[in-house]
Amino acid sequence: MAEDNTRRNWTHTQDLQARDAAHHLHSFTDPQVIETQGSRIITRAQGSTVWDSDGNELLDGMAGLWCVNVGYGREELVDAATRQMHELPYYNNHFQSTTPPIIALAEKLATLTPAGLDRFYFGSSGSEANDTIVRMARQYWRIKGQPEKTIFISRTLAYHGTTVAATSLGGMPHMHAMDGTPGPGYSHIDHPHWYLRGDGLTPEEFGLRAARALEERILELGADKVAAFIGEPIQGAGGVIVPPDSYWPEIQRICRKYDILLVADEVICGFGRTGTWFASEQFAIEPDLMPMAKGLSSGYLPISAVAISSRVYDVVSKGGLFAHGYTYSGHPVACAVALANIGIIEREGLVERVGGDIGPYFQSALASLADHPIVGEKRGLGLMAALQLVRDRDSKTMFAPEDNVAIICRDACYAEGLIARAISGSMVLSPPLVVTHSEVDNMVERLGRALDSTAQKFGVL
Ligand code: PXG
Repeated sequence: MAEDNTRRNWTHTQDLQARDAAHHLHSFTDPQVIETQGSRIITRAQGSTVWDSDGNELLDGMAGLWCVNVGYGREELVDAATRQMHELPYYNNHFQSTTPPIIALAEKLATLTPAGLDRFYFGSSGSEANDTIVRMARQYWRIKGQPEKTIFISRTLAYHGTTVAATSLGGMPHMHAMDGTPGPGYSHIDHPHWYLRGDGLTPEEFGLRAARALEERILELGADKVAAFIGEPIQGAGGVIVPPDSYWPEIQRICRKYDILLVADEVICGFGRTGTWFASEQFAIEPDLMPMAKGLSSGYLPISAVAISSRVYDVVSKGGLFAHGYTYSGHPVACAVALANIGIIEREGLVERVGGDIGPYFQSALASLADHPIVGEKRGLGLMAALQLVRDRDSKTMFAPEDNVAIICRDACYAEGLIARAISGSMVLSPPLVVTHSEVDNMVERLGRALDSTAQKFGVL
């Protein structure tokens, strides 16, 4: 396939790398790495495969950034965008206006989201959705006559985006270190990772203990000060942390008992990734607010939505002007593409495919690596999973942070033709929902070889 890359004259790697290093500041990248090693340049993609500027073919084990659910190269989405661009490339939803694609998308979403969530606020990113939620939740309590209920409780290693509010909601120390977030109004409890923090408890016992940390925190802060609890059903960027079954029902009970809004961040989990439309269904979460993005448009255009329960809407709608809005809220082209994307997911039965076929296949294929000498745990659900890397399986001895073991393994994956994500000491995969059985086999083989070479580097194999 390398010859196809000659179609465009911008694919001379060194030239591109030099220009990229000269003028582009990358996300979540050390600029010195770009200046000394150059960037990886992805030029085109089809299905679950991407190509780089050297013509290397790579299986995209991360669906871009956990988002290209329907896979690359969908002409239908190109057509939906083109049609909408011709008809109405832009109009806004401010000052009493709307457009047909917004109406159609909101109506469609109402048929898919869990019961009681049937109104939507649109933005362009998951971060914007979470910022919207912080403002909306505080306004909800203000209108209800409890303006001091402002604090958001979230979790360590949570990821909710990178605006100031979303970074504050998140529980990533290296992100907080950059700008002194979180300021007042945010509080974090420990994340529910049984393998690393179980302390000899059963998963069920540990799940209850981890959830009860929320109750303790609410009592410390005072329930009259707490606006909401926010959590990803499965923590994604924190390393695919799947909570024990006992966790979410207890969180739900505590939120109801103390009259705290419950926010389920479905930005990664939503749109089929875990085998249902939303992971809230599998974990029996009944959210008051539910942000979504990524799989909503499969990443073809930027769009996010906050699903709003009638509990919240009925109050917020009586509070006068809703003084919030992004220029691109409900962008008509993004809405048209999201609608077409949902059409593909439905028509091809992709959610059912993840739940009943490729998800279980993927998890059991990865489980074949669970007894590798440097793998301590395989965790995951549907098409998201992680392998915990350990120096010693029996004593659960971790690699030191400065070993950079996951980065070494990730680079080895790349050399094998697989894009995987290195998160702390874990290797993470989250492929497109259309990934085939043989592509899953190839991913697991490539990851297995990368684990072998990583283990050899550390003298474990
Ligand atoms: N919530 C969750 C659960 C996310 O995973 C966001 C909100 C923010 O979405 P936007 O569209 O503003 O990026 C995310 C984003 C990673 C990584 O390191 C994950 C995300 C973004 C960037 C990097 O795996 N998730």
